[in-house]
Amino acid sequence: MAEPTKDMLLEWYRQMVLIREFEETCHQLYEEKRITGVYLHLYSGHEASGVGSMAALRKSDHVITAYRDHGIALILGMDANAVMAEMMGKETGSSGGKGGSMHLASRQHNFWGGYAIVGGHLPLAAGIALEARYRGKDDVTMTYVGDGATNNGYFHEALNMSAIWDLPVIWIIENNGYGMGTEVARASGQTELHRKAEAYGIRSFGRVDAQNALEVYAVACQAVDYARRHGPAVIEHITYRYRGHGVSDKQYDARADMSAELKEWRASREPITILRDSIESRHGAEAVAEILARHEADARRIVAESVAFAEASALPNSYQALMRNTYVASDLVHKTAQSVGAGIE
Ligand SMILES: Cc1ncc(C[n+]2csc(CCOP(=O)(O)OP(=O)(O)O)c2C)c(N)n1
Ligand SMILES: [Mg+2]
Repeated sequence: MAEPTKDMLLEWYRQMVLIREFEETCHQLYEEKRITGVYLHLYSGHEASGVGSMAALRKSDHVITAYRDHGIALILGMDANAVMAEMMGKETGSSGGKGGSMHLASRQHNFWGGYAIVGGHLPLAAGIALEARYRGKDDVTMTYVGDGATNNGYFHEALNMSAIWDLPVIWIIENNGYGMGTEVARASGQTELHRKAEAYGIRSFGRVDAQNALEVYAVACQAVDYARRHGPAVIEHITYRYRGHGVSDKQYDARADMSAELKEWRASREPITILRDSIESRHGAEAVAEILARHEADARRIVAESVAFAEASALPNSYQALMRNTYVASDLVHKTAQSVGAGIE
């Protein structure tokens, strides 16, 4: 693994402050009912998990995740305007406003989503990796999966398939301690979650302190290199979410033990502070102060602009807009659409 350069570390800082600003703004917008819907799952607290691991990828690699997907989209360089417009269900959104918070995706960025069904994306990850193997390409598929999802069938079937077919997937288990409000130990017989993958013969790179982007990056580089050459790898990221499961869960307000735990994580394991301290100790606080401040100001500006852009955009309420990119299985719907002149792709 190459030691991360100063520019890389500054870029990670830029990504992390952008994600935090985006997520906390989404939280506020949801409280104000300017973003609506039942759920909005934020990546605040998880930033170093995504940023450190995706820094080990190259452009032609693939990424897929569950519904906690905003941070992943921003790391990949999706336009904040299009992502915010998607949150608000607008026509200018990255999925035309029809996917919403849980269904971000971008073919251009090899980002295959954004899935609401717990574990449902895991067989798809195996399929994406199979394509690379089948065509003799050495691209890998970075796959994020929650601790709770490791208990369902998709996880076990997909991991087993990846092992028997030597598929180049890096299974990253984002263990944030909870599946909704259920602690890992109450839901999983094996609490060292990476060991579940070992049971299928998958190479484990163990547990990582995923509040520290440098540690995440170091292990991700090894796992990506292994997956490119040999087959599936697993890493367990120990992380924490700063908000309830989704914004409509008020767990931290309701449970005193959880709010004390949150306070402790924020005080001692804050990923942005940990990265900032590493940058300053390596490169000198004064030498980097200006650029770090600029990244923070840029994050505020970019997110504020994205909100203005999204709010000024139209809802997808023409028939054409609704049908665009929609798979139509019903002949009746198809004929109706044709009769009103809607192009169906
Ligand atoms: C198949 C299925 N079962 C249940 C749910 C409801 N549900 C949504 S998220 C979630 C918890 C998942 O927790 P975890 O995998 O740890 O991910 P995290 O939210 O912590 O990132 C559950 C049970 C669902 N969406 N899909
Ligand atoms: Mg979880």
